[in-house]
Amino acid sequence: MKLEQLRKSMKMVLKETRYQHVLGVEEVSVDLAVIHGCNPRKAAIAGILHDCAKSLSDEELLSECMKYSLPISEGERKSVYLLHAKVGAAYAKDKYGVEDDDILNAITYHTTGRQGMSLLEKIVFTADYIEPNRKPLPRIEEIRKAAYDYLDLAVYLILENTLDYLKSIGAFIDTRTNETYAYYKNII
Ligand code: DGI
Ligand code: FE
Ligand code: FE
Repeated sequence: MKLEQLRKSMKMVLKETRYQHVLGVEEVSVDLAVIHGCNPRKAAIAGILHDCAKSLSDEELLSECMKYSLPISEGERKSVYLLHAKVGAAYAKDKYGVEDDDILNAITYHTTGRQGMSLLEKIVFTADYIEPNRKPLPRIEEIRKAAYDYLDLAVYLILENTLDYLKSIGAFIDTRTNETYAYYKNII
């Protein structure tokens, strides 16, 4: 599968602003892959495809979960947009020909993270947060710096920010997000 073809597909299915975000995540994922010794081509594919199901409505996400027999957690039932991650992985395999499990997992866990993420999973999780087209977020410079010299710390800081934000708006927090936070808090 050609990277240019995957980019073209994303340009067709996503809004322009989301497409620009995807290009940013691809670029940062490749940078982080080179720095941390991960396969840059896998990082590019995961970066390009991570939000490939982002344009689906809640109804569409739920029906795609039925179609692909994907389990839905309590957190995903309450915040259906979370499903764009696992539906995205199903699409990556089904529509875009991705067979590599590490790439598919990086897409599945890009929103909540998970305990013991692979290097590629941590790279996509982090690149999604720090890519330059995102609007400024708290402590972003500290997180960018950590991404390059201590990736687990970047993952932890992102989760801390995300949980602070979700608590401030009273959102339901998925078990997985809490578990990921506890795991990375413990290892840094
Ligand atoms: O798709 P993106 O916007 O690029 O980024 P993303 O897939 O990381 O989704 C980000 C949103 O997901 C962000 O607003 C935080 C939210 N999120 C992460 N974990 C949880 C969550 N939202 C809820 N309700 N519960 C969670 O556990
Ligand atoms: Fe996403
Ligand atoms: Fe994203």
